Amino acid sequence: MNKISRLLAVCIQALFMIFSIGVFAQENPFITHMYTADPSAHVWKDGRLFVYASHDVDPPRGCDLMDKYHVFSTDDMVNWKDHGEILSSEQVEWGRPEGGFMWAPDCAYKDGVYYFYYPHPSGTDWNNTWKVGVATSKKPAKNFKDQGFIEGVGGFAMIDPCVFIDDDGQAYFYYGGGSKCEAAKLKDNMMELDGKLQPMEGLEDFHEAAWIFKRKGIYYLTYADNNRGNNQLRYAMSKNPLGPWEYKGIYLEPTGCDTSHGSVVEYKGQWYAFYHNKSISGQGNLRSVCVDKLYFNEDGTIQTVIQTK
Ligand code: FUB
Repeated sequence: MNKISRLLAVCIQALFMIFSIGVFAQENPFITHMYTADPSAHVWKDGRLFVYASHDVDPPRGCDLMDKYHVFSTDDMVNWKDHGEILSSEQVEWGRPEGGFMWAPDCAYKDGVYYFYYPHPSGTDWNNTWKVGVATSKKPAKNFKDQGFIEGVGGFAMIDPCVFIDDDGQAYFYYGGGSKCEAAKLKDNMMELDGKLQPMEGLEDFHEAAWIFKRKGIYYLTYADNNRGNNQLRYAMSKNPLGPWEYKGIYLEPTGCDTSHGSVVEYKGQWYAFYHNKSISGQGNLRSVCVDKLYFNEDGTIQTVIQTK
């Protein structure tokens, strides 16, 4: 290769990088017409990617007033559709009388039904009365109806449900807060624990926001840490969905919000990290969901996410 062709090749490569990063970067935060946080991303059988997010209410009062979950979907990671509100605290009969506190949710699909899991207090004394509600629908983004809460789950600071369904169809329930992360199998009805909750061993500095995914036969548990006022997302790996886990490190550095919360999903052959930041509002409790590409090393460990703007 002569000098000119080498220069040309470098320029083409640089243009390609600028173009691909630039196009993707324009989308962060990718929801801009309302404040959204705690994105749980899933690819459902119709081939679309859905994000179940919580909704920060403006003006905020901490995270107290959060309510009215929305669902967003895409088929190209560029154009997003807001499917509208799917559930509010007014529809939760067993919930805290004053409403609010509709925190980080998740959704799972089994045998024609979508199960929407959400943490919500049942009493005025909110942080001592957390429960995990389940709403169901035959559609991924509408007609959800509350079915009550999961018995035996909840209590002080126990929030952020995540439901993972393994390749053999077995569903697992994870959740936690205030340094405690627990999990158990779910029964086929997806609304009852099958056995006792057990502590997830091996996590370092767990705070909240548990998320599970599987890649090449290895399970990953990602979570927010206790880095004060600026949580980071950490992760651990295991050969077993219920651990014990081997702590691996930080994969998302602080985003500027007090909290951090994310999910990881593969879509059309590319892995993505979803998270939230405060770049639109400048306020830690008025957050906006973002997504960036996620890359793995040869040994399965995760490379630190480059947060695009
Ligand atoms: O958004 C409310 C709470 O803040 C979530 O449940 C936590 O994960 C944190 O993001």
